[in-house]
Amino acid sequence: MANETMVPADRAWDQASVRILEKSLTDGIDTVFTRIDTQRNQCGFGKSGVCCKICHMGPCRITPKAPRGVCGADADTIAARNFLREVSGGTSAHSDHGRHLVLKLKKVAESGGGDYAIKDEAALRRAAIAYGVKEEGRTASEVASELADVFIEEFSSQEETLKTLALAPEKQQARWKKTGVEPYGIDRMVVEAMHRTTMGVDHDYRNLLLHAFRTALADGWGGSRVASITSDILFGTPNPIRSEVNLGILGEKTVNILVHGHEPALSEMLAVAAQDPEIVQYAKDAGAEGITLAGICCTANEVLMRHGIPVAGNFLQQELAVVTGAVEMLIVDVQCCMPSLPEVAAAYHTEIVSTTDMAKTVGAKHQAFDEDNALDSARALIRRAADNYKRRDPAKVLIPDVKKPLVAGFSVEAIKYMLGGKYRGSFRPLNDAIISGRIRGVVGIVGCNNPKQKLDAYMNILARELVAHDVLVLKTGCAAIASGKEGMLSPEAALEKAGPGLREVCEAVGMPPVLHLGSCVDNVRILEAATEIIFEGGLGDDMAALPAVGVAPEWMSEKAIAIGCYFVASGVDVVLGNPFYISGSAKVTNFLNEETKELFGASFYVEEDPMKASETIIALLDAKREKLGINKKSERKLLDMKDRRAHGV
Ligand code: SF4
Ligand code: MSK
Repeated sequence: MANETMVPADRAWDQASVRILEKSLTDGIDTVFTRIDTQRNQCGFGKSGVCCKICHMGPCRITPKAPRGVCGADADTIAARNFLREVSGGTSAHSDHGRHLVLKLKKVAESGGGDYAIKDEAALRRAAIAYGVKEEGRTASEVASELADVFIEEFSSQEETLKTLALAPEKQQARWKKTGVEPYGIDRMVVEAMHRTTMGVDHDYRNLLLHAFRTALADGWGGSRVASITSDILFGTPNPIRSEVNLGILGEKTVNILVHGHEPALSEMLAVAAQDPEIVQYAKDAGAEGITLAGICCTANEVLMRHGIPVAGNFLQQELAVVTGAVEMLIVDVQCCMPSLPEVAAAYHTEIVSTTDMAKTVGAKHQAFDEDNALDSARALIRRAADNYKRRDPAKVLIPDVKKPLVAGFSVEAIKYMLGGKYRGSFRPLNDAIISGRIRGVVGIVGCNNPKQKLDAYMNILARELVAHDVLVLKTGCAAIASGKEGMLSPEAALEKAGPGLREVCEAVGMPPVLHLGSCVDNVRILEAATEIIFEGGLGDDMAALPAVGVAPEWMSEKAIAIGCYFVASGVDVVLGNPFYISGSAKVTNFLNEETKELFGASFYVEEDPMKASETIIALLDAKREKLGINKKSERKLLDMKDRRAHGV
């Protein structure tokens, strides 16, 4: 039952969420915010990573009095096995998403793509060059077909290392070779992880953890990278685009349809169908003034980045969106969609529609998305939502008048263009700004919300502090949505919130101090940006040398663990706002927090307070700057008239 003693303002940072959380209590609706209270007394063995149920001699729990499981496994083996299984879960989620897109690219190349097409031929040809696929003198379909084959090999390769690894700086590649963590095919890495962790196989915590990093690399420099590249080819490389965010984007008098999950295939078609005059007329005939298509979580980020479709909210707002009473249909695909949605929706008129055969939810209407007739499938869903508009009960509706404008769409290509223009697009101005000290460093803030923490609070406090200290913040996933709700994704935020150096750079190019780079798989854009900085020169030849840090402040998903591991394996330190479940093994903890420094040049840090995290991050950035010999702010001389004439300004 909903907890009436809960104080909504203590649970959420943004006022829209607070207001709707209050409504959920009045309406007697259980949400993630109340269920966390009924689950407060969580298992200490699970939290410390020393519970094992890998075989049926167990489950076994390690204590000082029972230091070994029935088979003899100790805390180190058990914690490392559990960790590797979590990394494998995260890697498989991102990579299966990537596989789906790659198979679609193959179909499109062979003219079987139905309503899909190659939308960005330049992205296709860039990728072909990067992967050594001949593109000159060949049609887009020929290039796409061969590129898709190369990508499919990334999944199935048995004894060849991933081709995507070659996109990394040479120092990174050499480290991976030396450490023995160069992954073979993505599928093989995940299967091997499951094999190694089954009863009676790999018991050496170091060996297990090295395979965790190897599997994570198959995600970051494999499945996720391929997913991001293929999305750009099929749906377009994002460019800066304006939109709005938070529950206030819902229309009082429009058919409100939310897309939620991760895969862009259906939502891309919904974006097209929602513009179709015949479909808009259908909504009007149902009594509405039009259609509002918006998103939750990373499907939202995908269609925001490419179409400017507004975002209703991030992970912890999915149920709250339904509680507004104003949503006709919530369409889910895969990942991060709560099984509670149909139960919440039962109190209102919202239809929850699942669209993927591999992801069904009891109580949801299942309408498998017919990809061969994608546009018709999307139109049918919108018509169904419009039919449901008549069932909306005005007495149950509350749309908070809270939303913020934002600019999203910062692909690496877009950042290059923004910094240098069409003909001189490059990272040079960014490198120069870092070298001169105007920008202290670059920090990627990524990942989910977690009801154990106040929604968005850590992410927003940290971003505010970093930006004020001249740190350029790159964001993805639900973290990016948090910054949108806070108003930090607008160029104006640079004037009000950025330190003087960052402000100067943002003003010169008209960019926000926090850049939205996309969905969870687009975390690879952050690594791509770091690689571009290295290739541009002047900041070392190793990602571990860069003044760059990754942060997962409010993470909850296995995917975040995989992301954290591929960042660390790529030489980027990672700060976590809440810890991994490994504390029951001092050796596993030491490996992840210390030994990886030697192996990869980076490691994990846990900091549960955002202000302390900001201090830790700034110290890490300054230490890197010191090593590079650039830790002094160079004097900026204002040009007088004589200088200006000399410079031809
Ligand atoms: Fe217990 Fe070992 Fe079986 Fe795990 S694998 S459940 S520790 S007996
Ligand atoms: S959606 S993985 S809650 S970021 Fe990518 Fe958000 Fe985390 Fe899901």
